[in-house]
Amino acid sequence: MAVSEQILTSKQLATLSINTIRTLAIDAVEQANSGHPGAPMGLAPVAYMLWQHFLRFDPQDPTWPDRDRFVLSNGHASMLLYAILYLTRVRGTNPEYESTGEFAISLEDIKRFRQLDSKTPGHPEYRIAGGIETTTGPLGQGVGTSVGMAIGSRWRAAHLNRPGFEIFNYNVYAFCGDGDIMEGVGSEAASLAGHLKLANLCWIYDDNRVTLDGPAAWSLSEDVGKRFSAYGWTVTDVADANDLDALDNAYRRFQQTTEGPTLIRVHSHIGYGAPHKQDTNAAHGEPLGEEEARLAKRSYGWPEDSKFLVPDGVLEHFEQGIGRRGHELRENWMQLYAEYARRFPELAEQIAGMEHRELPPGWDRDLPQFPADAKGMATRDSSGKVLNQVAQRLPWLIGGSADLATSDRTRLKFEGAGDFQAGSYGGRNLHFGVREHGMAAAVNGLALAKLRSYGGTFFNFNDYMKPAVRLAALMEIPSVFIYTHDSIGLGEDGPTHQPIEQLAQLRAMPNLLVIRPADANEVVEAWKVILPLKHRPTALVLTRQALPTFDRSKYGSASGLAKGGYILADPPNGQPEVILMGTGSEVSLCLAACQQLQSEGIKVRVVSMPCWSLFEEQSEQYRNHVLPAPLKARVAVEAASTLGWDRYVGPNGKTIGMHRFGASAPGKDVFRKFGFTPEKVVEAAREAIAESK
Ligand SMILES: Cc1ncc(C[n+]2csc(CCOP(=O)(O)OP(=O)(O)O)c2C)c(N)n1
Ligand SMILES: [Mg+2]
Repeated sequence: MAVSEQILTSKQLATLSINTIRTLAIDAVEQANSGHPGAPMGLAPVAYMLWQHFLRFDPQDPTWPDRDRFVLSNGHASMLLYAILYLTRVRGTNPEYESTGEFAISLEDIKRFRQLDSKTPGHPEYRIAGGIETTTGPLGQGVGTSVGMAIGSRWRAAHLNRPGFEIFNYNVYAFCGDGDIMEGVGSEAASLAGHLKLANLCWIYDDNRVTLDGPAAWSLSEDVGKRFSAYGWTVTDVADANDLDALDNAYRRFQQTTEGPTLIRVHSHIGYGAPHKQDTNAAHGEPLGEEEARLAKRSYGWPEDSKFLVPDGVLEHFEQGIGRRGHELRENWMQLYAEYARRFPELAEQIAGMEHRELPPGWDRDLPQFPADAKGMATRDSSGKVLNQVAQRLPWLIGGSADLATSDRTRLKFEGAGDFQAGSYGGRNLHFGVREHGMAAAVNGLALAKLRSYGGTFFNFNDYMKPAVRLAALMEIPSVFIYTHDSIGLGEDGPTHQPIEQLAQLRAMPNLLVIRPADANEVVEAWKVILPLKHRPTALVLTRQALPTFDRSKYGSASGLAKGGYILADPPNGQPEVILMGTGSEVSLCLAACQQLQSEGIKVRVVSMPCWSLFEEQSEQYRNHVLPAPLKARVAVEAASTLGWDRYVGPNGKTIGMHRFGASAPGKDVFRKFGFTPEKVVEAAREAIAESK
């Protein structure tokens, strides 16, 4: 090692390091016989310059709260990130968000690229290795998420910094490709970031004029720079990705820019160095092949037969660069933070709480309890009340709506809640505008920035958010998606706005809690379940229309919601003959039907099933207690696609649901038209009893 240090200039060491990134990517893709070598080859110098000279990041502690965030939005270039994490010796993290001291990615891990249970999956995944700030691969998600991270930095600075104590001020860097630029979510995110003047946000656009199918020009011809300028971004061009001085200037310029976000457009060569594939989509999506790999290595001055070669001096070079620089930055920060914690112990406590996703003591004090009320209130309204109460005790609960805050009741109205805008970065009401996808991705970014974040819109517009909701579930982060106007019950807006298949769609998603409360007190219990979650996102599904508030002295306690499903009503004497079950607005229909059936001497159990997945997680004993196997006469009622209910109603059961799109009319009329009446439930119950005998 010392030998090469002596004989190589720093420029030569830089080139050696850059080519090490390139060849590791080539070899890993070759060995896996799958993956994308071209983008890492083109972007290696761009990543090298950022990490080695600019990124405020200490490889020894990838959980340092004020670290700069690096997002690889073109996640197919995953080997670029894995190579960097390996070469800079980034440490691992555990599920408690603590640094483990072990290396996040070893050379062995790189050799097992894309293999079962490796730490190097096809696309970078959050929680698998330290230094991976978010999961990317679906193009556009990374840049979308980066906006939430940048908002999080600004909010933390406004809320937590004190004169002389700039504890938070991190930047967010996102690499992106033509795909990210073309995806709609990328445009939503760029527009929002420009509006918010997030000068701490830098996207580095790999303008290589190639996508998967061929030349980018086949499908992209706008002037991207002008588009971003129009969004309020500063656009900097780097004419050649291999020009380290130009990259240096571009990053410097970003760091000095205070007006708004920066786009660094880097003209690069996909597959750089591979003579027959460079600048063509042939360097994409498949290995170079043995011969081309050799030729590429020859062009780098590499031993052609070498595999996974890390030349002497490279690890040390990174250690001398980002290793030392980053460590010093963190050490200085730690010193400042120690003093800050002495001076502002309450703020330090908040920071500790945020970092570990703990809730402040007493966060659930004074939550409302709603008295029985036949007229009741919409669950969107009870949710708005709970949210406003709890947000006062949980200072880092922030969020907003995609331009429907007056409808989805996500607005925080208490004194001091404020609006998050350029110039008022301490506000807690985010205005995402009519950008559902951008909102959902930003909510994820905020959750990754360790804020307790939520975003609201109409349930049917979940379709516009779904890719980001899915990533929240995959990443195991606790984003909260608040969906109101949850069924045909919303009424006059009609079938375009009336969700049918959303519940089934979301229930099919692993690790997502889908909660549809039946009354105001179930809403309170839902928030009590949601807020302590650390590793799963929630879809909270709420009504527009008023629902009766059940008399809990007569019925089962709403705290049963935490078990996903619970007995709400049972016959006063003897075993039930039939079970009526439902979620949300249809539970009160079940109760009404129950009353009628009881008056005819039929013994009825009513089960509220607000969250299927929580119910599935209960013991078999509990589930059998609620839904006893021998009791085969069952009716499920839900104003949505019936898909999935057969699992609870069984072969003799009946499901009253939606088999077509809804209709535009007052909610009550629509409900009646599609059979959501106590009479129909009674009828179905009688049939179920008859058929089960
Ligand atoms: C949402 C989404 N659609 C499609 C893909 C499949 N895909 C992976 S890479 C790629 C091409 C992207 O082109 P670009 O962003 O220019 O990356 P480059 O080829 O320059 O590395 C595509 C279409 C994807 N990963 N995500
Ligand atoms: Mg491209």
